[in-house]
Amino acid sequence: MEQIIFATHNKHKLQEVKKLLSDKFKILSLNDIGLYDEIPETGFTLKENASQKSHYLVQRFSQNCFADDTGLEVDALNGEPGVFSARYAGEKATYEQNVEKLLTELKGIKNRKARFKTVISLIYNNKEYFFEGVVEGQILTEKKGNKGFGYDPVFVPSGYNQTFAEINTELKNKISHRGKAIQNLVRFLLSSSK
Ligand code: ITT
Repeated sequence: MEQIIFATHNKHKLQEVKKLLSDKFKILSLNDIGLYDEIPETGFTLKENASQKSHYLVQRFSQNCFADDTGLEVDALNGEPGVFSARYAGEKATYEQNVEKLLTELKGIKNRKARFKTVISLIYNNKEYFFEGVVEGQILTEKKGNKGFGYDPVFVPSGYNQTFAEINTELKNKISHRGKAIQNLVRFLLSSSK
């Protein structure tokens, strides 16, 4: 089976991606390859950060790899937290603190429209390719559900009445930002790999 590194330290992302890819590719996590460093993410766009992570890996390990960067864009907050989603409430903020900050910023605001965006940078046989996925939705006024991670408890995808933290992983993977980006990645890999 062809192997590929997924450049993330986020165990939730790894689980989601393995569910989508592991019957076709052997996914190596950063733990599997013994990389415990914090990979720099200093870009101002999701694309720059995803690219920075995948290049960092290829320079160190010279193997095919991909990285994603994801952000939540809230219309009433002019697209914030966006690329700063992981650090919205501060450098070492927990998921809970970020969600609390979001709910505080949106207190009393009627327009709850938001979207998750994922950009994947894949470096495959020394060439870089990008894949994207977006899911539109609404931010609730309080948390619901205990599945998923990050902003999942306050995000309801359009067309559904449950948050990403209430629906099961299979459904989240089918309709989510990362799920869609990974589906595009898989399509590409299957058409390129022998
Ligand atoms: P890596 O860089 O190690 O992959 P990370 O947690 O820093 O992991 P990102 O920078 O891509 O991941 O994500 C930024 C934040 O966006 C993340 O900390 C979560 O709070 C949130 N996030 C990402 N994907 C999400 C998802 O599927 N559901 C809910 N929140 C998500």
